[in-house]
Amino acid sequence: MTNAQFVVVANRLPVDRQSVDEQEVWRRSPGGLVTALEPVMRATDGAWVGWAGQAGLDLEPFEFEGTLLVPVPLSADEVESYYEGMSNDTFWPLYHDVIAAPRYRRVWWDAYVRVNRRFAEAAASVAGQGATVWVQDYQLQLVPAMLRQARPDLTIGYFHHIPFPAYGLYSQLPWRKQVLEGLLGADVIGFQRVADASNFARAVRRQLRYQTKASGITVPYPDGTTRNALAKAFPISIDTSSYAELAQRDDIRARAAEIRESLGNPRKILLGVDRLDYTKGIRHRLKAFGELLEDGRVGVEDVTLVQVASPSRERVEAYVQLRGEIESMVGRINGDYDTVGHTAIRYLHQAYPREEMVALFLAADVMLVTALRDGMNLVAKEYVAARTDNRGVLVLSEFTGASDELTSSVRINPHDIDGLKDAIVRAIDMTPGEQGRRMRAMRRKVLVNDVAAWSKSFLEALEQAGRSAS
Ligand code: GDG
Repeated sequence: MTNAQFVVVANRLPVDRQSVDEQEVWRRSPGGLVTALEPVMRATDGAWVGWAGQAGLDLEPFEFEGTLLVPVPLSADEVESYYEGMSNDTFWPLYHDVIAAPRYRRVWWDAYVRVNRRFAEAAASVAGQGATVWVQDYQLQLVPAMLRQARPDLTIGYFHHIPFPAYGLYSQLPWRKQVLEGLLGADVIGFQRVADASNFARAVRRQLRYQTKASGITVPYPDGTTRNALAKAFPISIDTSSYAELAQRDDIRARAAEIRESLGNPRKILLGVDRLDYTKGIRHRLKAFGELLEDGRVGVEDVTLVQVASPSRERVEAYVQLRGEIESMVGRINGDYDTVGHTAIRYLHQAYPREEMVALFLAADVMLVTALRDGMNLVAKEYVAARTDNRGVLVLSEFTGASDELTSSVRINPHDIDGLKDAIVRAIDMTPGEQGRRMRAMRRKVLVNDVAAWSKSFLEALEQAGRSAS
């Protein structure tokens, strides 16, 4: 059909369909992946294969800002079974250490296989001879092998944005062999952390009996010959300079001051920013903060917690339940401790423009990232990027990928509520000197390892793999 030399395959296209003056228009989505790949797409003859985000919408490929977008249609049934079911109610909880119980439903799996095949076919039809294809994330784990079978001439990369669990958990999956075989269709399989790559290699050894050595995996062909696949950590990052630029804009700084003012100018503002998801440890954070108020170690005149919980996966039952639990905790804590002039927790179940997020980062003295398990956690990096004043304290769960790099954060185990409480108090009381030392060290890391460096290092590894295979 076309001849693209570089193809991204992701669950979603990099655009959102919006209604403007009663006209349907496409707008670039704000996500990090889109920003990361924009320069690569621009420089090559690029195409992007993905779902347009609405069930039943069947569109022809179209050009958007120099990239060919190839929509993959999903029926309402498939959104329910492939996306909300198998992706978000099976893989998501299983890969996040079974924080919620994964549901293993055969009809969901059947839909997952069918939809992965549709994505693979769409990619195969737009990729030119010898092209590079980069598949993104856990919704599409079978695509690499399906694509390799259809198009052995392609160089195929895959990046896994979420954790890959320890073998003892992974082995619960009824389709554990098929998923490993699917991923091993890629020449390079990228993970967030070294631990994820080694969990994957162990699963491959135990389930498939393939040999692994350092990051290399020897994958046999049916005829007895072999090829090499690379499974390695490539920690993702953010567009650091764009956050730093926003943080220096006068209007955004003024907005940060206004936020402080409207909260009654507390001495310290604590901030949490998460999709409303059970992996993010929002309940643990609220529990720790509620107990600090109860113990009298902090008071509402002095300290306010702002919690942005952006709406997410609202049709999946576990998320409906979580929202109820969080909102009743917030209601209880505020009911017990608010005064007429001051609130304990300002809870915002809303999504905001990026400018407002940066103003919140600037207003916050302490950023709380208490995830129980998180592939990377970009919010932690965004907070650091925005603090061009070298102030503020990042409290960071050791169960995030980000904690491998941001070792100068105040690291916590969110399951240890007493430890979390002590860390919050320590962060509130930290001297400006210590804040500065820690923040500078973290900023250096995030400035060098930004999202452009991430995509460059992955694509270089992929190019090398492609060269040695041909
Ligand atoms: C997955 C993995 C991995 C959130 N609320 C608003 C908003 N956000 C933005 C944040 C950040 C992004 O969404 C969330 O990224 P995270 O990394 O924190 O978490 P996931 O959504 O779970 O992402 C994760 C990531 O993929 C990348 O590989 O790091 O581990 O789970 O950028 O700022 N942005 C705006 N308004 C909001 O209300 N504008």
